[in-house]
Amino acid sequence: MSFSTFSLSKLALVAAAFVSQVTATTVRIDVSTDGDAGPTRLVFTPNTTTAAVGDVLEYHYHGATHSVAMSDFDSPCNPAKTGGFFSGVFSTVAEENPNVFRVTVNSTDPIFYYCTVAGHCQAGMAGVVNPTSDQTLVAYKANAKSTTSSAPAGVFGGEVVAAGADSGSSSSSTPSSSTTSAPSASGAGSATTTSSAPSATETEKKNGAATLTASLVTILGAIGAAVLMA
Ligand SMILES: [Cu+2]
Repeated sequence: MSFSTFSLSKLALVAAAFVSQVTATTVRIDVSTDGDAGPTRLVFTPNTTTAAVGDVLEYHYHGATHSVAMSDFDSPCNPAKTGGFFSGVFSTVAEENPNVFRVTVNSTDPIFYYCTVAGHCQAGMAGVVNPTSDQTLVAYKANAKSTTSSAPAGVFGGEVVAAGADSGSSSSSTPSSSTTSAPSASGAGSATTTSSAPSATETEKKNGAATLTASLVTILGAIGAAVLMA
């Protein structure tokens, strides 16, 4: 392998790492609507999706009372035994709740989740992120039918924020994943949220700039190392 080929392949790896860092995405999951048929349906849409480490699951609530809690594959409709998350129960009278629940993905293992409201999980209100051939939503739902639901004691493992608000304002989120792109707010400004929506734009810019600078420093360092090793 020639000198230039080696260096270029190194640089390509660095560039790929850089791109994956700045393109952490927000995965929107609608709770209780399937889009076509409108709200008040016992579904998550999409109920099957993939996500990378650092991506953010963002649950948008419609119609009546629903929640989302993480579960283990082999214990449907009950909270995960270790880790996990719970949004608390959202009551939504408008078309869409002004608040969303955000969870930062920290593993590519399957993440099963369900609605804790009585009867909903048994009726199929469940979903999965990064399913495998062994752990499928079909199997989860089949096992769910004969269970009794339970819920965690309180909100944890994510943050309730106004839709469209800057992330990273809560101590429960991972700092390195705070540059996710947020959709524009449809009804931000609920008084019950702890996030600071009005000043989000300025904070977002600062966070973005800081992350970009850190990434550039990382790249320059890696280029230096690649040149030294070549
Ligand atoms: Cu529900």
